[in-house]
Amino acid sequence: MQSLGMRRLMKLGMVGALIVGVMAVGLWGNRSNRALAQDNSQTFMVYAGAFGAANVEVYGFAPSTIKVHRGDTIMWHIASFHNIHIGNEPASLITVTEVDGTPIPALNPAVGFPSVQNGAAYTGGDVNSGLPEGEVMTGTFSLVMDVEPGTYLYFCDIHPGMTGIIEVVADDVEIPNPAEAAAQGQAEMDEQINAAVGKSFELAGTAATEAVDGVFNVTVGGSAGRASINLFNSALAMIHAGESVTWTVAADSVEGHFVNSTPYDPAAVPDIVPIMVEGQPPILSIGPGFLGSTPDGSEVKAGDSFNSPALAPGQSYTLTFTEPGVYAYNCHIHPGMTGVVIVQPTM
Ligand SMILES: [Cu+2]
Repeated sequence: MQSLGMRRLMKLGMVGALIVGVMAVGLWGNRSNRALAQDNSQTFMVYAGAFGAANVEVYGFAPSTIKVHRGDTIMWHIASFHNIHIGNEPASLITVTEVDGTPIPALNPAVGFPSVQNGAAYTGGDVNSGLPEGEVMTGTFSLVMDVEPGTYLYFCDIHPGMTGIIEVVADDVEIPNPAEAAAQGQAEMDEQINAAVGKSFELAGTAATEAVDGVFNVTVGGSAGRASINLFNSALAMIHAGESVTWTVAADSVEGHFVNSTPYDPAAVPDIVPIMVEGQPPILSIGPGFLGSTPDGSEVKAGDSFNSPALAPGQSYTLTFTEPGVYAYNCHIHPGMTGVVIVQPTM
């Protein structure tokens, strides 16, 4: 015969089990609600730039329009050197700042320094990821889109015309899932890369093979859509001492270029020279890497280094080579963009 105490214990035990059960259901319920909320918010990947064959690089976002619901995350997959700036219009990359009364061209601090952290919530207004550290960055930058439904523009301030659209739609509007959106982005990138690779062959086919009237003409870059062909055509210029090479950036190029003797020493010709100002972030003044250290029309002798200023689409740059030798060069902002001038003795 069971004692009263035992029965009590059993009863208590059952009640206890019931309580634990209710708690478990409650917890499970809570957890499933939370899981549901998490499942509803998704992360969408957007390409910020991409590399292709034949030294093609796309300065664009893909998919160019990304649709999300409020609470979703956009993760930009950043290839190369880009920033993410949500706002009404792009910020200028370079501004003129006065230092002790002297105007100094400097990197716009609104672009140089972040106003929003990676992974933060975007709640509206103008925000900027700032510049990636180092010359080339491969990484991600994410924002949680915590805003009302609407259309939000964003830009890379470094590459004019590199623009994307975020459409935040109402919760009950169906949108492509992250895998479909990523596939769309990949397709948009592939289309531009393929067009540019095709055009690259055309450019190679029309490249000069010899100097005419003492000048060897080299076409620098070229584009298809937002895809830039980061090549010199021809990459080999054979001339005689006393002749010149004229580099001309293709008028349709979406990107500017440089002509830099190799090896390029970024410490000797830096793009940015920080100027320290007490109690303020440093002024990121534009350095000789960007402004050039060898004026257009200069003469170059064996062993000389030479660095053009930034050459915008349509701009030309000429050097005259007075001595025989092999003069290797590159564009210091575009990895793999290389060329060589071979100067033979005068006939
Ligand atoms: Cu270049």
